[in-house]
Amino acid sequence: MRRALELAARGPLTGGNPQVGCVLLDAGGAVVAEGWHRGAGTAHAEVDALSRLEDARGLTAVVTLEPCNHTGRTGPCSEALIAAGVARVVYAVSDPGHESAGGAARLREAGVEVIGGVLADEVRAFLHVWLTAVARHRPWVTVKWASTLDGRAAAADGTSQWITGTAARQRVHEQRAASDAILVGIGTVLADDPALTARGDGGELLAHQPIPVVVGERGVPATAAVRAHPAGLIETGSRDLEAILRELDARGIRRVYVEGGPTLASALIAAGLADEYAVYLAPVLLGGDRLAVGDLGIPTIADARRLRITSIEQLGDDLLVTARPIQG
Ligand code: AOF
Ligand code: ZN
Repeated sequence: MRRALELAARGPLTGGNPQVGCVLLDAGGAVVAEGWHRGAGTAHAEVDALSRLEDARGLTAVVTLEPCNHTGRTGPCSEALIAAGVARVVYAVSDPGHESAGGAARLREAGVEVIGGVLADEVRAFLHVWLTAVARHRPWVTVKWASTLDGRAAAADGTSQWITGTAARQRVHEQRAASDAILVGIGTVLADDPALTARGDGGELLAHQPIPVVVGERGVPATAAVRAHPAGLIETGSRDLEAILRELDARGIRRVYVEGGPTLASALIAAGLADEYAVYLAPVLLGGDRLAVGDLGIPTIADARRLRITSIEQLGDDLLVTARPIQG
């Protein structure tokens, strides 16, 4: 299973489908074939592993996710394993998908020995974002901001470039590239005209470009930089965040990176829709009232949103603090 998990990690982090790995073992426990999933529309891990062998009869398939039982973009892995004559299937985590689940039951019904839950905690942690998104029918939401040490995102005149240094800004581009969509408010588009592309050190476009999603009723001007985004553009026409996230889920968007501004950030936080915070802190003071996060409707300290810091990274002179809500 540990080998299957290593193989899973070769697949793409982004996109609608999970990272899944599979190894086929002979009766002596030796690995005879390996496979992994390379993203939506391509062979599932089990089928990829089976495709490397002429004869899989009597083998054990070890797979990080319960084999699917549905015909989506590809056929059901349960049936592929049965047809290949696999004798035993060992998996880590159940498939949370409503249509795809049921593979374990189908395999048992066909006489295949099935063992679930092997290395489940490790695989669940590895797939945490995808599993959470699929179970909730909405993407995982990371709210990012860059602020001064005193929590300000801009100076009194609205200028905000550049609070953090180049290493921190480079990390933001990596985080964009590890997301399916970038959410911004129309106010941020009008004020800053961001391109919202994921770029490398030399300004070159990175291989994966998340689609920008502009939240708000007002349209994006024809001349806005984001209109030239290589992944296209989604305009929401409303501020109904739950409806917007449901719509993104339906498009197979699992990871959303929220980049502004303070009104959108506070609306998501107040609605309990922020799953993670990526806070870039610069050793700079600005004072004043241009805060990184707007009003959260918290009247008293007892109602404060409590977070757990999951990591702290130093990037040049800046810090990246990652945190998650304590409940939920
Ligand atoms: C597996 N093995 O390697 C993966 C599985 O529409 P499709 O064909 O792309 O199927 C996507 C769903 O199949 C996905 O949401 C998840 O439930 C399952 N993924 N299952 O047996 C795999 N990637
Ligand atoms: Zn499958």
